[in-house]
Amino acid sequence: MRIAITREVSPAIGRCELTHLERQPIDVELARAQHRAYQACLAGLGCRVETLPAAPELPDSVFVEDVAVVLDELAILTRPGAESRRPEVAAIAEALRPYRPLHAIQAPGTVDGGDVLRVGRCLYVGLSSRSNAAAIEQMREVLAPHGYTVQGVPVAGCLHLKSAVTQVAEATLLINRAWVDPAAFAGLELIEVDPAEPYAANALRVGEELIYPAAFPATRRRLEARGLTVHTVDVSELAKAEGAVTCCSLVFEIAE
Ligand code: CIR
Repeated sequence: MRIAITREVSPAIGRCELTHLERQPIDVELARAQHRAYQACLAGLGCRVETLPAAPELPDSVFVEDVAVVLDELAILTRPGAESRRPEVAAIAEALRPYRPLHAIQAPGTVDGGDVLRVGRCLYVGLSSRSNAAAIEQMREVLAPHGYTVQGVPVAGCLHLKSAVTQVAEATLLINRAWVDPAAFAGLELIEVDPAEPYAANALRVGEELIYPAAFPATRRRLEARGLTVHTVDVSELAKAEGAVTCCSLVFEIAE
């Protein structure tokens, strides 16, 4: 069975962290409606959606991806790079505890789950404004016994590694090469975003299908031209908070 953990949009989302975007007013009711449609899309793709209540005092708490990395064998609780986001971890730890042994990143390590791209047994970890070498070293130690390699990848110009590159098929990535050097992904097939859509590299793969922002039709056509099935969602309000589609869920499998 496939689980998707999500968290309701905080009423404080207007006070979210912003790194590369100017602050714009966020319509909280519209953000909630968009988030519900996103959850429905996850359910339509076979996920049992578990929704945590909104955290009124944690503006970015809808972005659950950043506080944990869930692998088959265990889950890593992150230590988010933005201090304001560290209190988000406790509730996600409780949500994951029934499903996975938990391991927590310790100071001075910082990592956001948005910087962690897993392809098979390789974890690519963005070296970004949020994630550092100390966290990568801790992940390496925990994951080596499980057969994973952990590789740091410099990211520039965007928030997270997964703003720049995500997996869209078994051995295929969707990438904006202006923000990450494709040399890190030798051996994998690459689909480039349309140059007019720099934010278009973030797709959420659920099973063999993709959840994808409606805002990037030209890149969507590139994905469909490769035979990929794309379900679009409007995430305009969450995008104003520098979020996209991978960041609003933790999707993983459990034994039935
Ligand atoms: C932040 O800056 O932390 C949030 N406003 C956005 C986080 C988006 N997370 C993600 O793409 N994984």
